[in-house]
Amino acid sequence: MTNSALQKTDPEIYNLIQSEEARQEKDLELIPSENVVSDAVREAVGSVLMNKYSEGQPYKRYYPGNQFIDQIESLTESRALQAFGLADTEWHVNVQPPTGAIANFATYTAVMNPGDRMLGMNLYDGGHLSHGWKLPDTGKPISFTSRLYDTHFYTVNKETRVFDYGEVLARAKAVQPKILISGGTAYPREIDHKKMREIADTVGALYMADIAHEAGLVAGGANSSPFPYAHLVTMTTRKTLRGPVGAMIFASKKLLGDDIADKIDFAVFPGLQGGPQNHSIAGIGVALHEAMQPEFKRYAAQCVKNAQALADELMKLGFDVVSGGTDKHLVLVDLRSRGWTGKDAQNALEKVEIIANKNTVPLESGKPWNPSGLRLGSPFLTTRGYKENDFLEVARKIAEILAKN
Ligand code: DSN
Repeated sequence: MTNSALQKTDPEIYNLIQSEEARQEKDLELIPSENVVSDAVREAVGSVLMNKYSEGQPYKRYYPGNQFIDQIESLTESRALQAFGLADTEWHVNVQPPTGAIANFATYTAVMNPGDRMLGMNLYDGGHLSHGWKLPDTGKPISFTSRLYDTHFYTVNKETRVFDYGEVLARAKAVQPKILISGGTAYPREIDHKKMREIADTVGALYMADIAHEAGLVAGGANSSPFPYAHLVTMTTRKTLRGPVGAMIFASKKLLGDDIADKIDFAVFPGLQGGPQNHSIAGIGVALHEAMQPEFKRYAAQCVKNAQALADELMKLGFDVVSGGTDKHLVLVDLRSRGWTGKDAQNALEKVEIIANKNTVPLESGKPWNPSGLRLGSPFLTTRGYKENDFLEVARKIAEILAKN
């Protein structure tokens, strides 16, 4: 880091940033939602763009002086559409939400009324908090989504620990949701978006795919795209897409009508937020430009190959890998047969500088703070240049630390 202004003004923060940079260089970072952004992305995010307020949409702002911000946001929007093969189509995109949870909540408010029913993935089976999670024992809502809407969940098949679309359909018929959601943080298998749309159509619901985790794999062609099927697609811009913190909402005008564009934009601003983070939007634009280069296709494919090598080796070494492998960048391990809890395993690994997070697993018997699983991922180390053989080594190291208790 060469930012001597920071060093001079605030050596305390400067030194802590230096320490974190050194930690990221040294540790084996296996959290699947983390990645290493390029210097170009960092330069955009650290730029003067953060000095400007720009409530509104490109070329329709409440404040003057936005001529360059307008061009940056509009370029980022075009790149977002292009990166997912949607240029010159009927898809609308909003690149302003600062996080995935806010993008999801804005999307719900654009297409639903309070009290409407939602159906999403069970959190313990890989789903996400922002899909309306409620505590299973008490039904206590734990986010505004679950307070505002009537939220329900579908679960994986107990034997295979993957989604059985017949079971999802049965659940959808029972719940009759206004919106059916796929996507999550710890589901290692690809979603069949065609089947999900068919289920949504059968019960008259909208289908929303939250591809926060696999967005980069979709852009890089390593996972299948939800866009031919979904009414709505949301994603974060970090994780496999390798951009800065931020999120995007895509809506199909063909399926939802032209006014969906205004509904989504209005839900984001003024519905949920004020001035957009222009510096992040520029960083997202840079990351999308990078994601359209041939190298990114190789990166996305390598992420999957690396995660598969890790999963295969862990299984050989006796670990219970949920669903028997992965199609993506993440691997979920149920540690119960090994005699470890997720929390103890996370702590033991951190002591030897392997960073992987404790996670709930299907048929969870623990608690979110001390669940039964461990989640591992390949995006960060793949960016650092790791290949399959390196991931075999990582698996062996993990097995050494987490010897059977
Ligand atoms: N925190 C992100 C993850 O780790 O998957 C999702 O919110």
